[in-house]
Amino acid sequence: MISPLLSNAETQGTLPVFSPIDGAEIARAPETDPALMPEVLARATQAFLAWREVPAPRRGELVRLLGEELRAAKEDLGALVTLEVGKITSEGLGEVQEMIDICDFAVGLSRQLYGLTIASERPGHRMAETWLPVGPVGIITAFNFPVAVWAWNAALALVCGNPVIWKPSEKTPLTALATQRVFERALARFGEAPEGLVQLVIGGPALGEALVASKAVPVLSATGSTRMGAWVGPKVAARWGRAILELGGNNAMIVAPSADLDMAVRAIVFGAVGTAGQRCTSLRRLIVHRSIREDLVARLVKAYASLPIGDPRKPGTLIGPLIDQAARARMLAQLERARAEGGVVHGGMALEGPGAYVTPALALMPSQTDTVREETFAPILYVLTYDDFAEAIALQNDVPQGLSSCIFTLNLREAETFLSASGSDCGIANVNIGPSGAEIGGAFGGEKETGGGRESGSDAWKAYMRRQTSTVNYSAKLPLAQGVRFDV
Ligand code: UN1
Repeated sequence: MISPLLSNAETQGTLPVFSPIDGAEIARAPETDPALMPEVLARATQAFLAWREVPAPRRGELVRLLGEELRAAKEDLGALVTLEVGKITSEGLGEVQEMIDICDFAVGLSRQLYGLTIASERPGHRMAETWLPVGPVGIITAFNFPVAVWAWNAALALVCGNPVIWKPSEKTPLTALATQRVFERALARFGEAPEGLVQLVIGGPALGEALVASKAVPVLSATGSTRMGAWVGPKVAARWGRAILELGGNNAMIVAPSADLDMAVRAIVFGAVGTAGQRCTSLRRLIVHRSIREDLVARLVKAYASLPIGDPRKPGTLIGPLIDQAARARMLAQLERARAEGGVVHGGMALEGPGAYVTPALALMPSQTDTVREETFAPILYVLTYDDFAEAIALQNDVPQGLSSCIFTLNLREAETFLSASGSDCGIANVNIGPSGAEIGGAFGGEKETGGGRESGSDAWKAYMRRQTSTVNYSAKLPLAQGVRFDV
């Protein structure tokens, strides 16, 4: 048995599923026939008509139960994330914790979803702004956070009054099926909920295309490559839908002369090699002041040499496999390009045996070359050098992506400048913390080719609702705004 969360039928379908731990096929997931998508969409539309009438705090109760069921299933679901994605045990569990956290957040939100009252210029009038359910939300997720990103979207969408349709990565159908199972447990305890409130479709791009194309899906949240987003964004816009895009990152850390280097080294190693460099937020570029570069690079080379690489289930392992051989081939090819551009590469070797294991790479670059400006989903850390602070910020911002960023400094002027209008241009900017591993309470997402979407905490929920402005006249007169006279 692969997981207590999966039935036999869920592992004996047609879509082959491989574990990156050894590259072996572990199951065949059932696939959704694209011809069935009109039915899926119609069910979601029907479910919306009922769910939008359920009071938000009651909708929150379903999400509260989901959080409870996730707590009960945490070990099993975390282990399945490890099996299907190759994350180390603690990161697999951490991903489920992230789901639980967003459920808690959404439950609180279900008694808020605050609107506004606004001062009216007309006597005897009241203006208000109300947030209302918007309709079915399509969720397209990537392999690297196969369940947490669904939870960010689903927990918010549900309390906001919307059904969801989820298309997970073809590489991670099992964790999706298991999550759906956990959700069904919550649903059974909840009682009355419309059929089709939370649907899962498994298979290839045709399913995602149906979500992207359909007017029945007013909000489409997509996480993945910039290439995918460049296709999805315009298609959704062309049918007047709203896309929430969370695409590539090329996240940097500036290390200033005053930085606490012991802390910086730990943050760099987790940021660059944690999750085998396969987070959107992974640290990919180090922008180091010339005066400390030699020292820092020496420390990193030493730290990298002792990192335990291998079976992610084994206690003590810090670096598991890449998702597949193709990912490893891309990493090695990028390192070749970096060398051709004058880079000096430490590590970055393929390890023998089954599974796409690598030693993480440090690439000392002469400048921010084309290769550095691309996102490679692998543990490659490019090291760049700066002399003055303005140059460091310019390098940080001079890439097409704008997700996450950070600075290590004890200098207040540098830290605050980094966070100011003339500092980092990213959606996430941290001080004395690495770029990855964000908490759910903040809005998550970024600018430029990262797509501009925001998910998770803060007021990201507003993207899952429609805003209504209303003016109520409780007077016996009918004055017009702006002093316009129209006497009839
Ligand atoms: C992603 O890689 O798509 O901030 C999400 C982080 C995690 C989420 C990453 N909380 O690294």
